[in-house]
Amino acid sequence: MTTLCVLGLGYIGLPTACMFALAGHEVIGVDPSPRVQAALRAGRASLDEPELQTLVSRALHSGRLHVTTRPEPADAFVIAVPTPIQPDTKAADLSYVERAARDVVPLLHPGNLVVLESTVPPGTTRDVLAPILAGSGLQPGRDIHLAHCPERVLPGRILVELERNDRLTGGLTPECAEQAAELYASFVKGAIVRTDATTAELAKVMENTFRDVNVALANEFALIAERIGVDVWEAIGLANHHPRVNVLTPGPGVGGHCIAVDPWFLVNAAPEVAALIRTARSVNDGMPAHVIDLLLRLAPPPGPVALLGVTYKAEVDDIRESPALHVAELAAERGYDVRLCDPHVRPETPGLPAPLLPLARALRDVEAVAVLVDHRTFRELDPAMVAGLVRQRRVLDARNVLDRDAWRQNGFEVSVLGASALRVPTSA
Ligand code: SAJ
Repeated sequence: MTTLCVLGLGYIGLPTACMFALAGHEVIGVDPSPRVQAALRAGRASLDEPELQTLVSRALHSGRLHVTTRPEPADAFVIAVPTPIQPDTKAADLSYVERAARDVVPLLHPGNLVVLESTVPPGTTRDVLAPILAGSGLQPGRDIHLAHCPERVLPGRILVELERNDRLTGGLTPECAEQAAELYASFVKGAIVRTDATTAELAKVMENTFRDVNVALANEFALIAERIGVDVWEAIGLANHHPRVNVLTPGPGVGGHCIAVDPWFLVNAAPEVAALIRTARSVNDGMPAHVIDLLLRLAPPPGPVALLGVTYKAEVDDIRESPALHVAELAAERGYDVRLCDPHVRPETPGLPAPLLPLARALRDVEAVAVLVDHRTFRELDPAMVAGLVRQRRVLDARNVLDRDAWRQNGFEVSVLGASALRVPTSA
């Protein structure tokens, strides 16, 4: 049994702290946010994630998860704080990591282990974290252990993947990697692979970049298919019959705090060679504007439109970097009277560009409906019900989740991203 201090109780830190507590460790969970504190002190999970409430209740009832606002002395410190990018320069904002490290410095003792879980540009553990920790007078790699153990869990499946996924422990030295591996072995059932810190950092960022580039390829296929008048969804299904091909799913863009962010860490590390990665980012970032083009062709402004879905993907409550939100902002700029609807998002959420309404109110009297997120509620929408509320029967499906025939039978004009032939303007 070890005493652990987990800094940051967000999407990664909170479930990780619970897993450690349930594995028998004494866990001090640290988060300065009054909202997180209030929720956890009331026994509630501060995030919407399947099964997280049960896990939090069990961890709190075990008596081994203690929630506080400041770090306390421990055998091991796990840093799981955000690493956003600066909007203008796209450079990593490491201020949360640096602050967490500085908070740990006065608490360090010989033999302590410090683990960084946050996704960071390659080199951060060695070149940024280690020098800060060395300010304690204890040398990382000699007097204390330091490792990068990147989180790899998929929002929506966090609990399952925390336990089952393979983990990397990237140590400042092989002994640091070993110490971190021993700690994570207390709850991880997947393989734990030891490496050095910078290689682990690169591997993690490569994983998310791989996905970003592949989504960009799917999105580019969708744009090409529209131009040549082919249904990309059928073509992707056919291509994926090939045993070594797995084209991903086109959509309104890539969001979330990981895949839309991490590739920039590589672009910034080697701008002169990261051309493919940068292009993929711009293809994905261009998709919301393409959705607006499709909407303009379906129903010109200033009519009222219902945009269904605000989160960055289905069945999560996270709106960070959400392409749906970006579509909503562009629609408002174009002069549409925008109504939003998302059962996973609270109406009082700050930063929404239009009112968030219950489904029936969002649909009433609109001139077009656009499905931007494939939440189950929207996949299962009854076209007859929608037909009874809207003023004009027009629907844009940016995720290809609606039964086109059923909607057409109910009198809808249906536009589907990747399957709506674009008339390409000619210069002649
Ligand atoms: N998306 C598409 N088409 C696809 C797949 C995704 O448009 O075929 C879009 C989604 O709608 C969403 C975005 O991409 O807007 C990202 O969604 P996601 O489900 O691909 O990934 P995240 O951001 O929820 O989680 C990713 C995962 N990384 C990989 O799959 C390589 C997860 O395992 C990581 O732990 C997580 O990033 C992270 O925290 O780094």
